[in-house]
Amino acid sequence: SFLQAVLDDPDFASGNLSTSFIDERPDLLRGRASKDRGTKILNWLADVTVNKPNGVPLTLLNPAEKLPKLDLSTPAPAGSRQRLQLLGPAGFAADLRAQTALAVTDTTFRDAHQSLLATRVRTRDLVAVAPYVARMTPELLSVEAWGGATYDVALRFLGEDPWERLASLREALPNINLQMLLRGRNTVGYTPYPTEVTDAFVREAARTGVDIFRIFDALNDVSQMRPAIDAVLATGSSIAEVALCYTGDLLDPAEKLYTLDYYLRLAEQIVESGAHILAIKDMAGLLRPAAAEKLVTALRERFDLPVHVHTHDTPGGQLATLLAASRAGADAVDVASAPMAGTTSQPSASSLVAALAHTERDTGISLQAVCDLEPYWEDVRRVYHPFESGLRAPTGRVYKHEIPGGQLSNLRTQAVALGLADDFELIEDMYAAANDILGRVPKVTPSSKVVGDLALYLAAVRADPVDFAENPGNYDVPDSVIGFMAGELGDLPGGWPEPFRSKVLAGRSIHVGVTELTQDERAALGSDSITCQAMLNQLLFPAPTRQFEQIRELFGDLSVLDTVDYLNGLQQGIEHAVEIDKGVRLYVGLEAIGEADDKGMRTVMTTLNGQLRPVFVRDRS
Ligand code: 3PY
Ligand code: ZN
Repeated sequence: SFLQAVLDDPDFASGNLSTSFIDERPDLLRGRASKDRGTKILNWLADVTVNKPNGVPLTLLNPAEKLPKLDLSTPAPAGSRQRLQLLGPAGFAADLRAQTALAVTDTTFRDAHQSLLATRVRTRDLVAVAPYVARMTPELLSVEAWGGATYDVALRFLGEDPWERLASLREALPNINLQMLLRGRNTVGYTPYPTEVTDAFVREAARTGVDIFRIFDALNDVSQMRPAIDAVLATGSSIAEVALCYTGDLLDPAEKLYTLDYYLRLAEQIVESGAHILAIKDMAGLLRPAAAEKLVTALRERFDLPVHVHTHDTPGGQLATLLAASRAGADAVDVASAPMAGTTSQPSASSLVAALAHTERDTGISLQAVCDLEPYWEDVRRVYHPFESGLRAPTGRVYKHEIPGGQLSNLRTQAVALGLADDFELIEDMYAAANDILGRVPKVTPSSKVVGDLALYLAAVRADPVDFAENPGNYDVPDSVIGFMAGELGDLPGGWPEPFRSKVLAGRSIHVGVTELTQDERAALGSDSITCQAMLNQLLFPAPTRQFEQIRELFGDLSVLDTVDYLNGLQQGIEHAVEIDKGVRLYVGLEAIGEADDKGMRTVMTTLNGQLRPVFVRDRS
């Protein structure tokens, strides 16, 4: 033990001690640190072994075995990031607009797993494949790898610091632009924050590795995006890609709100804001090919900005939309690696690359390379299958309910929790009804959450939506709906739904507006990176940040665990190898699990490097 090693040391034994006793013997401390880390990791493994979700079949899959055979000692070729550094953001955007090849963003690292696997893919599994992406598909415009829900989920569920993920991916992808999704004033949260938070967040994200910020506002209010846009412009080196959120069907003659004219007026404000790239953000997959053609054509006729199209494949066949957009002159589109594509995720990269190969708009990306990356992602998806939503196929019902891809998978999981697993159509119908009641807003985080909260409530109490709309006072209206009607997220594009809004707000006095920062908080945001990042975690997600700190304290840095072990824990008859440090390996086994005592504690008898080690674990089932 550490103590024994100290006692046995000749200097210690002879009393020849100085304050540098430990400093001169770093191996002693390292030994102890490794030992602590080993114990902590063992605690995690024993805990998951007892408390893993029911029905998780153990699997010995190791996706890393499916990584392409490639020599990583050769440096990654220059790519979009070097072009950005050379040309600057405005020059880069002009170049993008001038090129004939269709530019491609790979969303596998963010939106794809957010929309298919509840954002659960760990940094370890992303970083493992990143150097291959850097070398095999260096033609990519960008890799979307951060923002959206990744920040929250890292802290809340994964025991990971989102900033560490960004820094590691930056290192692993030195040649391709890293892109993030920024929710305007809500940054990566669900409510608006003071401008100082947005400023510090953008500055720190740019410094740590984000090159392209895709900014949106759920209510398409450009004034709400202004602080974020200005913060990105102030970096001088990052790209402000500003999105219009697409909803409805602009070709429908009955559509009076979300018309071509509406989007063009919105785009005009976006262009005036100083954006470098204009994005069409179709979060539910509602943008049909002919509508895409019309919208992209009109945007490119009127403005000089490159147009970047994002869609979700929920109704199936959204590749047709990307191709129509491409024919109309779209400059860039989003796709995901095939095993992580389709349904609520983006269309597949291989289908897009193949569709355009040997045409004028050939992406320049190797179809072979894209295909060679697929087996890895296929196995990653299998490892994370406990987080699948169960949506097995496309659905045309999305044209009616308009649920965004990321939320559709999420709501299905929530439906199971509400006992409505076999009645999901009820939730879909209630979502459509809630959308009408709340004024037909664009539905994307956080407005989509408000509509979803109302849908779940209406479904849970089996309310008649017509009666609810007429008499909200007779119901327990969800808090988020009250806040939304009070203007917490801003004004609605189509105006307020009256008299519903007045009825909901009657007799309530609601304060809307951001909570000002304290002097200390402000000082921390202006301090060094480490202090600033910690303060941002704290301000944006106080409870998940505490959870993250607790996990780190109890279990140490879990990134050393393979995901199979991380999720499933130990299995009898199998020796689990864990490399906790370069060259420091632990071999962990499971002997037996004891009965729970009257306090719910079980003894998990493990072996650590061949020695028996009992671990006491609370059974939380
Ligand atoms: C997010 O805000 O996380 C989204 O993916 C919106 O589409
Ligand atoms: Zn999306």
